[in-house]
Amino acid sequence: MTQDELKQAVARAAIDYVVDGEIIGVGTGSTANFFIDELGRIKDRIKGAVASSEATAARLKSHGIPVLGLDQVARMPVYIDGADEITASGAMIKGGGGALTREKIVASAADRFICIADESKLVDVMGKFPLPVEVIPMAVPVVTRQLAALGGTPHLRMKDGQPYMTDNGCMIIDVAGLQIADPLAMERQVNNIAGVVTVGLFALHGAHTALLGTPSGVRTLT
Ligand code: ABF
Repeated sequence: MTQDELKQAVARAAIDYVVDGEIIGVGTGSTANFFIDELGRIKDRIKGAVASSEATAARLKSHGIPVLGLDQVARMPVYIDGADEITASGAMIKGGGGALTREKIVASAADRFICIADESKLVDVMGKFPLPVEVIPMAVPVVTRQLAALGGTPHLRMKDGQPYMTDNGCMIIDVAGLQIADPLAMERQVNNIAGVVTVGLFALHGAHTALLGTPSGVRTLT
């Protein structure tokens, strides 16, 4: 099976977690895109969705799924999204797609986080994937120095020769070479650096369930 086929299989399996008659939180990325396409097939069963990025909102709308804001939705039963790395206990690195802050916000309004990924994302210790950190632009130099002091190698994310800009008008520093032995402590520590909007570690509030695509079927971790 190709990686896309594995992603498609978990996206299809995630439909079982959609609660009829409710609003669903939807993540960003290629696996989330497969999920949105599956959601389009059953759109009459849900009231609508809260999107974690402009790209996700556009894809949901292209399927005719109503997109609601957090001013219209107090709580959702479920948030479904991908990850860049996940541990067996549900801690994740997210933000490779640049939507980490809105992903964390929308996930915080949901009762359960269902992570969908191909099994290559499952790791014992996170950090091989560079840790994304969303930063207020004027704080980039000072935050970069503090991230380097943690032992990693920070790089400002670039796109088309310019600093990559998030949907929130901020920049992203990707920190390579970290061995994240204690994700909870690291999440707290990086979030406490002045100028950091969000660190792409989801450990304080991790995944409740992970659906992992494997060649022999979808494996469920709870
Ligand atoms: C989002 O999409 C991100 O938090 C993560 O960076 C990425 C995973 O991408 P993909 O599903 O394309 O592997 O969930």
